[in-house]
Amino acid sequence: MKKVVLIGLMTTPFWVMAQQKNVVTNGTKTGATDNKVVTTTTTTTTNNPKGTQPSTTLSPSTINYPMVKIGESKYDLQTNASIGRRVMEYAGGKVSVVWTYSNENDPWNDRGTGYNHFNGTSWGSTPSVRIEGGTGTTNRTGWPSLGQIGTGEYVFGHAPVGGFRKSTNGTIGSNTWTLSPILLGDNTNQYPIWGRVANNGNTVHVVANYTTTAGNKVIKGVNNPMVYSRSLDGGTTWPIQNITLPGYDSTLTLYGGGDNYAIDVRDSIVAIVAGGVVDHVVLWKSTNNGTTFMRIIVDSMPYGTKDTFSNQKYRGNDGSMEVVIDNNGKVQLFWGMSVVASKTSDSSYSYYPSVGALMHWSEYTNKIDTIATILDRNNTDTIEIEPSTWQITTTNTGAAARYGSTCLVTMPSAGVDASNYIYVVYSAPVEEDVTPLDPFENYRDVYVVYSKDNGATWAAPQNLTKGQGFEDVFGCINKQISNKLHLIWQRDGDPGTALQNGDLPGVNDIMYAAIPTADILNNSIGGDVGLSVKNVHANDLFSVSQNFPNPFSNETVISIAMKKGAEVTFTITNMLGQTVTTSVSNLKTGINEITVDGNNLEAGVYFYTISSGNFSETRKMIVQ
Ligand SMILES: [Ca+2]
Ligand SMILES: [Ca+2]
Ligand SMILES: [Ca+2]
Ligand SMILES: [Ca+2]
Repeated sequence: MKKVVLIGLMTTPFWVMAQQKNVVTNGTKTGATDNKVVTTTTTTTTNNPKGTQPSTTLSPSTINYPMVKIGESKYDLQTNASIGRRVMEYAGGKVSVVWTYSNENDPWNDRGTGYNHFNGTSWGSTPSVRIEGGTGTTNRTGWPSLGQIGTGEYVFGHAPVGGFRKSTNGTIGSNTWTLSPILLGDNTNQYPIWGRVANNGNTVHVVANYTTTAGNKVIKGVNNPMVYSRSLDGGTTWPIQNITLPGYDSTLTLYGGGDNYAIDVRDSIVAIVAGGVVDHVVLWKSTNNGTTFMRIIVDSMPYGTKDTFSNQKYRGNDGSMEVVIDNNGKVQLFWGMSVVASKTSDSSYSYYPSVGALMHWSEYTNKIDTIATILDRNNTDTIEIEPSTWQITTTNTGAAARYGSTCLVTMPSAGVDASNYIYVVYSAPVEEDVTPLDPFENYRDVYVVYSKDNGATWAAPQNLTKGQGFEDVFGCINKQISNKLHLIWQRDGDPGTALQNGDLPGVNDIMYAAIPTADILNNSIGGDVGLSVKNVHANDLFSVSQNFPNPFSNETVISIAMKKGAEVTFTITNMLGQTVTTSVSNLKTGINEITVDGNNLEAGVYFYTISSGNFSETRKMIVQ
């Protein structure tokens, strides 16, 4: 098991603004275990993960699609990094979805696949059992991949002690499943796990991590490598089992990582992308159904095969990889950016979990670009995210919200429509939308960006879930898009997971929304969310500054620029929403200043609201 040293803030000329570098953490390379990842962390101070924002214009919020709950799970870790294929759209407006499901708390013995189906009119009821059947640990599975073969559907889930379980239903939408074990590996101690599956008819492709319950499985010098398997008969037999792809050896990487890969298949084209915090971004592409592959190193990372580097920083990836093959047979890649500061030994490296940028590469240009970052929701020109959002810990219950070894903008899921427009959804924390109790964590939402020119340029992020006060994460969409994004995601009230962050156990909702591509393409959904900045851009009466200094103990000053004189109400509320003080003033045209005396305020987080006429703006301030 590798140790990870986390660093709170980084300095690079291109990607992140300079701040402090601190924090020492022990952890694992991938964060990837089937159950709990035990890590510890010390506290950090501040962060500022602003990257290159393509467009910072926040547009008004309009949502014309319902968000519905279609399932639930008490097992709240849907992936360690990459999102798999969990949504299928079929003819007649039918949709099927899968997720990792459990109705029990730790140790989640009944874990398996949750499945629901939209028959063109309505969803089935929220399932209360896994599709694999059995009781307790019998048929215990997880990490499902969904697809269609012939008239029916398949689900591959991994079994914690040995390979995969294939479930088939024979008819799309049927909830009667036949279970068979496949790809069991060498023995019960060495087997593939964390699979990703895609098929072209009866040709089924699987990538997975070949792992062991003790020690490492080593192939070509790679510990616990990514492996590839192929079936030509719909997954019954596997002439190719658990092989490594061309050039995947110790000259490329020393360790494989669970969930650090993605796969897409279109006709006879197969594309597999792999990453990892100290690894290259590598693409394997086949044009003959996986018989032979070409390897492309998309983004290099020297730390992958070298020890004892230090005082070097490299742009890397956070292991959350995505690939989609577009209508021209070209590969489009996405991943969450990471920055690695050093690798001091084979078992220790440092990286910056507070980085937040979605990266893109395509075969058209062979260039890597930032296509989305965290939105500067309150127009301060900086990104304000609470440190607990990117820390990881199990020693401080609930006081962390990082997912595995990912960074703040992460877990892309991409699809393509008939016009060859590319859509990618991803998870990012929301400024000012924080948990009510210290240590504060930012809640996440699922966003979308799109490209109408094969990935050359990208529109501004739009917030699809708009769940203020909710953690909206693990978004997944259909790869082939007709006229809607069929989005599923997980929602609960606590950022982070019970699995990795020591959050309190409880029910997580599996949510669904059918989002018209027309709404996305005309940008009507918008980046805006929630109460506090909702009217910022509609407000042509006044603008409000962030208070300065902030945090403060004695006095702080807020500037209000008035377009014309008006009566203004000034209110301070606490984290519980209770009004602390309120006053009414007649402000004149131009700059007005309000001074707040902090001596009578207890230390903590407050919100101040300026209201006049139909307009209201709220910002956060901190009293020390
Ligand atoms: Ca900001
Ligand atoms: Ca938490
Ligand atoms: Ca949310
Ligand atoms: Ca949670």
